[in-house]
Order: sequence, then C-alpha cells, then structure tokens
Amino acid sequence: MLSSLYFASSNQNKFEEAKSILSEFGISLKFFKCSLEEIQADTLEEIAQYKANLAYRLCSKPVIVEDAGLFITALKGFPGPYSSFVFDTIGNKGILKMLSKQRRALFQSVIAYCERKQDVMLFEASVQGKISKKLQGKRWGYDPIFIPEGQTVTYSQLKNKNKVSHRYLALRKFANWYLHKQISSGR
Ligand code: ITT
Repeated sequence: MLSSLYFASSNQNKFEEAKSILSEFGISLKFFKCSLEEIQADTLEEIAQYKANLAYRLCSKPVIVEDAGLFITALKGFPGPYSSFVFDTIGNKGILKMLSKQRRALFQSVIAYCERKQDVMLFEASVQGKISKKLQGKRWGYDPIFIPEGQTVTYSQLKNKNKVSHRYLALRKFANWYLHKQISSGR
C-alpha cells in the first residue's frame, strides 16, 4: 500500500465500496464517520466542495468526500442534488410510482479531495442507464432500481458493480492524480 487517507461520510456502504476500489490502486482508505451538512445547491460539485472543506476542518488530515446523485431524465434531472433527501423520504418505491415509459437516468459521482484549508480538487464521473420497472435485488440506496447502460440487471444484481460504477470511474480519476502527486512529491 502506497499511502493512506480518510473518507468522510455518514454512509458505510459508500465507504466500503470506495475502500475496495482504491485498494486496487494501492491506496488505503480509513473511515471518518461523520454527518456532513449538505447545502442546497444546483450541482454535486458545489455540494462536494463544501463537504470536503467541512470534513477537513473536522479531521485535519488528507480527506476525500463524495457527493453522488441520480438524475432522471423524465423528472428533468430530479432528484439530482436532492438524492439523499428523496431516498430518505419517498425512497425507491416513490420514484417508481412517478415514472412511466421514459426511464432514462444518469448516476453521477463527484469526489472531492482536501489536504489544506480551502484547497479542494474535484473528480467527476457518471454512468448512463435507466430506472427498472420494479425493485430488483437488495443492496443499498438506489442500487435496486438503477440499470447501467449495456446491462440487463440493476446495480444490486451486478457482481462487478465496483468495476463499472459512477463511483469507480470518479475514484479512478482521483487515484491516477493522487498517485502521480505522491510520486512527484517523493512520498
Ligand atoms: P454522505 O453525504 O454522508 O457521504 P449520503 O448517503 O448522503 O452520505 P450522497 O449524498 O453521496 O451520500 O448520496 C445521495 C443518495 O444517493 C443517498 O441516498 C445514497 O444512498 C444514494 N447513493 C449514492 N451512491 C449510490 C450507489 O452507488 N448506489 C445506490 N445508491 C447510492
């Protein structure tokens, strides 16, 4: 393992996935469990940037946070930046009730890294897909209703979610940058 850093989140599932993904790049991740205030903003980037500054103030160590969101085309991108709130209120069943024929959606992840006050690096990625007609599989969050493009099953039913997900793609960008930075600074 080359180096270690913290992942600040209230969500253990996100941490477990991020840890497993980054371990493939030789990066060890520690959990800084905390509840980070989510500001209301139009983009995940703004929310992730805010959460990263907050997390750094709390843990004073190099830290990453993630803001993820499900953008449903027929709902004009809703829930998007409100994905946590919507999941905790109407949940997957509520979303399924709102949709008819048009089921296109996009899952986006923004990883924000902070190792110095007010200095945040952002890494974004997304996966196109669609919303299933009913709940398929268990797992967590929106996994039972999101079918990534090119697949016939939901994230819940995919064996290799961590090799194709929005989180994987954003963390891969982060890992390439982070490892390069470690090498150039001789750590
Ligand atoms: P923190 O902000 O504390 O990290 P959170 O659960 O609020 O945790 P997000 O704002 O990033 O995390 O996620 C928005 C919502 O999307 C939330 O309800 C998550 O459970 C859900 N979500 C995020 N990534 C997901 C994934 O890979 N599969 C299923 N649901 C996901």
